[in-house]
Amino acid sequence: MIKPEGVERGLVGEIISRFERRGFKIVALKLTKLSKELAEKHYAEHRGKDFFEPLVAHITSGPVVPFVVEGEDAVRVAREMAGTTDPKKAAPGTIRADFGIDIQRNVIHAADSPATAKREIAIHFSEDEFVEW
Ligand code: FUP
Repeated sequence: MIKPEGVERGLVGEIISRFERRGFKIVALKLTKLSKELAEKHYAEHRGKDFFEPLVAHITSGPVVPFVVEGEDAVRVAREMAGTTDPKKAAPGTIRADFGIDIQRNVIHAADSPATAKREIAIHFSEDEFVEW
């Protein structure tokens, strides 16, 4: 999911393009603004941490672009493309290293396991938003 600072800074095309070039198949994609409820569900694992409230406030502050890609080892590769959470520590060439501002405004969210991906996809998309091709 491209976070608000990614959309607001005009990075949607750049980021999606990296996934296309890497050979992934986009099967669902939209522009939306998350409700507080959806954002809290999305970040449920962080509930109770000191950064939880600011994190929810941030992700609901503007438009986001959730998208789903298919491909071999997609979760691992997407995480690698995103880079580590803190842009200062992210490997050169990763999305967060190239465009991240700070640990909160790190431009992209990528699920950390196939099980998480499944859970998060169900939060952001309904069945009829997928295209088979
Ligand atoms: P990641 O899986 O790389 O997105 O990282 P986490 O699940 O650990 O964190 C999710 C989000 O919480 C981050 F994208 C930004 C926010 N966060 C903070 O704001 N401060 C922190 O110290 C850790 C995470």
